[in-house]
Amino acid sequence: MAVLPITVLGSPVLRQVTTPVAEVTDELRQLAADMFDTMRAAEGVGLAAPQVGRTERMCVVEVGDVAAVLINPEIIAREGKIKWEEGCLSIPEVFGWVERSAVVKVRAIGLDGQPFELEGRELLAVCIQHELDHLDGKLFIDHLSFLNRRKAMNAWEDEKDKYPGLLRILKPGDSDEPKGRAVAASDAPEAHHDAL
Ligand code: K1U
Ligand code: ZN
Repeated sequence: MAVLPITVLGSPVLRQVTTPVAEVTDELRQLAADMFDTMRAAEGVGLAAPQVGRTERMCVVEVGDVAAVLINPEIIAREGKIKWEEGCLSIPEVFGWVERSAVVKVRAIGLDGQPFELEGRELLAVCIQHELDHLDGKLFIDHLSFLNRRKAMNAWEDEKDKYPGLLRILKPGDSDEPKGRAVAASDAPEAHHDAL
């Protein structure tokens, strides 16, 4: 088991477009296992390679009983709209409402090197879109209105000094702490969705 340091906002790798994976190797399988360990230690539901300082086009998601490694993923179908108050393991304690597709179908390569398709709705759909954004160097704050982005950045100003070297080192017991928030950069009162 390896829990890796998580890169935080300001780290250049979070703004890089990732490189498609040419071959699924044992090294990549180990990276995927470490990413699951890291995501679970941080109590997240997804994690993308740039969040652990890597540039491979790969992410992991785990929502309910669906756990998947997505290599070279692409969204092949979308339906409906949903608003979700998102956070990001790379921007701790900052939140904001983002509108995304309510249902997505993604095609990806698995750790066995074979293509597969996964359909996600609601939280899984939001998570898939959030992770695929990471693979293009995009963060949820990029989807916020000017005002809400400014609120989010102000909240981050109060947080960022906790991460010297722009790294978030997870300590044993971190995942036992109750979740709180510094600010809700909200322009919507609660999550809701139309048209599935
Ligand atoms: O990539 C990341 O930073 C992980 C991030 C992905 C995400 C999924 C869905 C909405 C927003 C962001 C997280 O896992 S933060 C969300 C989180 O920890 C969580 C969300 C809902 C239920 C339980 C945990
Ligand atoms: Zn994120």
